[in-house]
Amino acid sequence: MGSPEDGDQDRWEGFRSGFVTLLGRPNSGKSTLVNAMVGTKVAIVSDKAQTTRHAVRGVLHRDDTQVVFVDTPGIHKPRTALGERLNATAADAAEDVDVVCLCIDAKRPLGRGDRFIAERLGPDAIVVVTKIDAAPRSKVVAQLAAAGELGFAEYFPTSARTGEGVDALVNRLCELMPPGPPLYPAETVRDTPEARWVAELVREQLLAVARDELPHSISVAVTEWEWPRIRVEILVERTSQKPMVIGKQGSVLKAVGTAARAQLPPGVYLELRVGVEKNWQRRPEMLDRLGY
Ligand SMILES: Nc1nc2c(ncn2[C@@H]2O[C@H](COP(=O)(O)OP(=O)(O)OP(=O)(O)O)[C@@H](O)[C@H]2O)c(=O)[nH]1
Ligand SMILES: [Mg+2]
Repeated sequence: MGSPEDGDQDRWEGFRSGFVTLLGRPNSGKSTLVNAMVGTKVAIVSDKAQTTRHAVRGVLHRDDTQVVFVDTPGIHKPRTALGERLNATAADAAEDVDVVCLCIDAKRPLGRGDRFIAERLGPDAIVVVTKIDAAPRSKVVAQLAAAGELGFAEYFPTSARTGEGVDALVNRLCELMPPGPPLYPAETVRDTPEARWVAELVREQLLAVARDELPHSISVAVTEWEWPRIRVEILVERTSQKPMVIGKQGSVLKAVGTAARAQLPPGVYLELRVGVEKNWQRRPEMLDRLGY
């Protein structure tokens, strides 16, 4: 008679599971693509660079396969201690995973930033040319040709916006997963702790309205959680940035709170506070405290 472990192994006979990390320059569409592949919002998105600040896991469940996507901060030339940590977070997330996808924006010329990342990847990485809906066909073809010079084995043109090419990529990634049992329970689509998720939804709304240097200066954290009342602290780096986040008579803050709350269970009350933490991006001890 077999042990319970054997029984469990039988149960997952033929099942596949593994990790896929997405890397790329800031704003290359990694988070949007992960959301499209998982089929649910698991990561926040914005048109500003360096939106993602943590490795975010999103889980795709199929009858015979589970893929854990790891979304990462965009790799860039760092100008602050925060920037260095974001790059390190991305590099760490590419270690010991089954597949690495290098995301390249179809709209932007393939540049030094893309090559810098490509040079650090093994030959099995998959190149994903993103946002193909936003570029003319000729440009997409040229981008695929340019990406071909990087010397990887597989290339996938995709649009997370229209869905074009996304299934083909997902199907291939599923094939590449090694045999193994599910890594997450069937109901889990993301592993972001709830407090951080609330903070991220608030930060996403702030990024949508912030301009210039402000997006980089914003950090958001939940400081009190007494369901359904959640206190959220928004930090900026200079006193002069406070009014931009608050708006005339609190109009910006109010709109941000409303839009974030709409994505949370009914009845939640968000209490938004704005504080100043001078140059937090450049202070390692503050980065530790803020969880970067
Ligand atoms: N037209 C079009 N725009 C896209 C597509 N995917 C992403 N975008 C836009 O590109 C911008 C950046 O998308 P993100 O998914 O936040 O990019 P990212 O690579 O995660 O960026 P970081 O987290 O900053 O590294 C956003 O404005 C998206 O709406 C796409 O398939 N088509
Ligand atoms: Mg992102």
